[in-house]
Amino acid sequence: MKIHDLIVLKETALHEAKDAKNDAAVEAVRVKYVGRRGLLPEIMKGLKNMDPGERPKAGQIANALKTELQILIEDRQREFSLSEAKTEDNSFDYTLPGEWRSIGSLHPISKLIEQMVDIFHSLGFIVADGPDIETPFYNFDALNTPAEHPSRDLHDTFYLEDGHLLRTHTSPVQIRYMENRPPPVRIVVPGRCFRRDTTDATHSANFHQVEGLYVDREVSMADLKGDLNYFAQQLMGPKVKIRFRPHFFPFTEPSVEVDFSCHVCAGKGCRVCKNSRWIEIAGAGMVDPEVFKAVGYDPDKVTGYAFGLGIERIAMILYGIDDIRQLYENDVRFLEQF
Ligand code: FA5
Repeated sequence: MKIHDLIVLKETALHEAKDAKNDAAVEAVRVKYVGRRGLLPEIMKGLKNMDPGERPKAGQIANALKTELQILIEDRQREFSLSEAKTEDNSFDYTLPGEWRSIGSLHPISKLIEQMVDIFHSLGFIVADGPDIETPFYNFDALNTPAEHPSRDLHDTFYLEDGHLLRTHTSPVQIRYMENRPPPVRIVVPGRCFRRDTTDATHSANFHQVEGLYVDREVSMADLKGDLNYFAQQLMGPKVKIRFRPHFFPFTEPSVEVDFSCHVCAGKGCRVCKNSRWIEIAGAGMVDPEVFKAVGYDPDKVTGYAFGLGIERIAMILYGIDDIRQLYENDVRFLEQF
């Protein structure tokens, strides 16, 4: 090989490297010229056969070509990898449908609490609350519940080791509210309750109630019935009926259990109403004078009604749920229907 051939080779190699249109073409130039079996290693090997006068110059040109070509090839490779990254970015297609991320929603019990509170709000009630962990005094004693009452039994109440208990109803908030404020009182108290009840289609060990308490001069059983009837019709429509059955609660006298006509079967009989066409929704009654005395109210001056509505039971008839357990399983297929 002559010096002139080397110069031509140099020009050609650099030209091919500059001209390569993609990464694969650059790689082909690299293999052709500087690869292990490429032209330049071959030329280096053949230098010893050259005319000794030309050999140093030829070696110099071959070495310079190798360095220059390697730098150019690396530059081109970097150029292509950058433009590939750019192409990937640009390949995002804004017209494709996006990835669906479902949005959370309120649990049906929370939704129902909001609806119930709104209805009582329209009757002039405000919201009050109290602790889930209670003392026997607020949960039982101040509510005129005698020491030997069966609801205090270990079988019915979750007691904590320190003598506190998980409240079995929202009624202790009646006491907490009245002992700190003078009458009149008109409150609703949504909250959790805990009982050692065996779970079945209509019972849970942890359920929710909305307590109601209305204390003023001359509040009567007619007010209780009228307000609960108004509440039921606002929530479920004008066809729903309510009925009172005589009952006993230590903290009300007289006491009643309140049933709503079954919304699920519309009076035909079903699993939810246990074929009775009615479903028990609440306990209620006129506040017992002993309760007024416990909070320092004068029972000769004020009267009042109270009720405790079972929220899950209302959810069941309102939404046609035939098993209370569905409300706690957090199955998204169930929850997304609300
Ligand atoms: C009470 O808890 C009384 N504190 C209600 C009351 C308040 C009466 C104020 C008088 C004055 P009772 O145990 O009946 O009452 O419960 C009231 C409602 O809570 C029931 O009608 C029912 O709808 C609901 N309930 C009771 N136990 C459960 C349970 N284990 N699972 C789901 N709901 C329940």
